[in-house]
Amino acid sequence: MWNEEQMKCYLKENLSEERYNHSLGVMNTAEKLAEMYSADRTRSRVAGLIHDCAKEMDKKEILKLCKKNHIEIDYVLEANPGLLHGVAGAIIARDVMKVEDEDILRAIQYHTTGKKAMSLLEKIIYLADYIEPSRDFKGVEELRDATIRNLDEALLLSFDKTIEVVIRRGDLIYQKTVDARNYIISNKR
Ligand code: DGI
Ligand code: FE
Ligand code: FE
Repeated sequence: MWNEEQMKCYLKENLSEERYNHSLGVMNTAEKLAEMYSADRTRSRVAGLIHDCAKEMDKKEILKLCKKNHIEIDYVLEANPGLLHGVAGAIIARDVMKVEDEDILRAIQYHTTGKKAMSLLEKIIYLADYIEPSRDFKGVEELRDATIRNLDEALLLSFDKTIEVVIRRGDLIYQKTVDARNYIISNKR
């Protein structure tokens, strides 16, 4: 696996300065959450750092890369290839950066949509992406507080928020986003 410096070098070349700084924010926030919830610090840092490595790839290139890797593309993804930047990111992490750890790869893969039955690392990366210090949207403080209290509670709030935004934009809701939300509600005590 590439070391942190090599990864940073790739990101500097392939992302805007703002997106690069966001990536560092997610790396640091993910590490803090890992300490708080006894997850693996190194895995959390790595996944946080490179989660958006494909974010600024051309949409056609993202679709091409995913199809080449036999990812099933349904009509929602076909209409919103941006939703696949996590999937494409995981492919780049594996094939270019030589990341072999499946939990890191899955955390990158699902960081935009979530999914049902997320692992601790998947939850940490999803939430770190939402609350890293440069994020500034209505309700972000509430989400930061929730993250400190309970990861699932915070996840549910974020899925609700994401779905609300998608609805307000008149966009298609992706099934995995719905699955992620339903899973948490169904499995509450
Ligand atoms: O890459 P980031 O900007 O750091 O954040 P992200 O990977 O969480 O991507 C956020 C985008 O993903 C945001 O514009 C909403 C979009 N998204 C998430 N779930 C869905 C969705 N878009 C649609 N159309 N449908 C979804 O279900
Ligand atoms: Fe992203
Ligand atoms: Fe991100």
